[in-house]
Amino acid sequence: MHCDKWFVLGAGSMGCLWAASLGHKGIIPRLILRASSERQHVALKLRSDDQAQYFGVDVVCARTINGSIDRLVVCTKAQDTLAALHSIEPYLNDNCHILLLQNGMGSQQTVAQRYANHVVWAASSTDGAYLPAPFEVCHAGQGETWIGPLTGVSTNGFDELLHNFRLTVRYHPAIEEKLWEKLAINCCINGLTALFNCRNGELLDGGVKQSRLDRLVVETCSVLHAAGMPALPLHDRVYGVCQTTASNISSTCRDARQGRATELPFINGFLIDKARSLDVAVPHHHTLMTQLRSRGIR
Ligand code: KPL
Repeated sequence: MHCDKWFVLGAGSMGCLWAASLGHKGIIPRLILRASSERQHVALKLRSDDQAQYFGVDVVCARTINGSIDRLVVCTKAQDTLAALHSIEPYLNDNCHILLLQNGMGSQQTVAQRYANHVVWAASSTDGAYLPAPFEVCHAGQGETWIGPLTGVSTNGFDELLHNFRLTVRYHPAIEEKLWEKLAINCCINGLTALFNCRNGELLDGGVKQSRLDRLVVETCSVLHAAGMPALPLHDRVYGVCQTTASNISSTCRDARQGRATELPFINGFLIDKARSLDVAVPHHHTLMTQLRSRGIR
């Protein structure tokens, strides 16, 4: 049955994964696309473990939303989030809970400030998904998603996600710590994979790539420490992610291959800004960003 109150903004891999997973639970959301589509209804295909399931969802765009939004899962790229939210702002209920699933940091805090009269949540996810075709999502790696409020909250608007949901979702009262953890991992892996145009596992080459990875890890740890974040065994975590996602193309490398704007300004860009404000030197991050820019990767 369609559930009037739930909407998913963005039909990329995460948007389709979340829409299909909500559908699997019987909460069939409406999927908000950037542009109007000739179709008003799509059969969303979810592939995982050699199985395929279909979920019928209504698709709308900002102009054709008919109703008001109580629960919104935002799956746009970090750089598109504010504009996408702005386009649907008139439909947000006063008590709307907004869950942000962007990579990196910065965009979530901007949204939380701009939408201070709503309840803004952030999520940090390690689920792996890609979109082999429009509205067809492959859930390649079962991860976990931590969610928590960025602004004060008295009720958990996303309680339903914590149980009997095909994605593993957990509540974290200090979600910024989780965002920092993922940011730190992405700061070491994503830009380098885009620079070398390689899979995550290829960074552990025992040579040039790996030594650059190691230097990024050391610098990232210094920023985490200066920012007062809990100590993290970042070296082990980064190596672990490179091993478990060895055959993955990182989201940044994928964007770079397709000539799209990447989320790097919200990943290494955020870290570099933070380092500057904390007076921490991060020369290897600067070099990485300069080299990426010189290749037209932004
Ligand atoms: O989060 C990722 C990404 O691609 O953005 C990693 C952890 C690097 C997995 O590919």
